[in-house]
Amino acid sequence: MRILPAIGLAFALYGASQLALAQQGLIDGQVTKVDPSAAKITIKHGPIPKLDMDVGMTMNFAVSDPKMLTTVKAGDRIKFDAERVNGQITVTRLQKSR
Ligand SMILES: [Cu+2]
Repeated sequence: MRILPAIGLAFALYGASQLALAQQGLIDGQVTKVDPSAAKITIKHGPIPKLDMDVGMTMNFAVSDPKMLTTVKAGDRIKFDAERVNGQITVTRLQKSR
């Protein structure tokens, strides 16, 4: 049975790469729309490998805290982080680029 150690190693490497990404910091993006009533934000962003987005796109995100949406407006360049929360891709950190 050599397959089990191989799977273990694959998971260990995956975990290490996730950690490296987390340390790498925030994702660059640009706000294209803010929708406070729906607690959603639309962001044009580059690749996000940890969320299986290998290419950039413009998409809708939920936000972990609606108050985030008061700090940015359409057109703003931002740095953000996003995670899968209850199956929904959610912005967990958001700040304006400077
Ligand atoms: Cu995306």
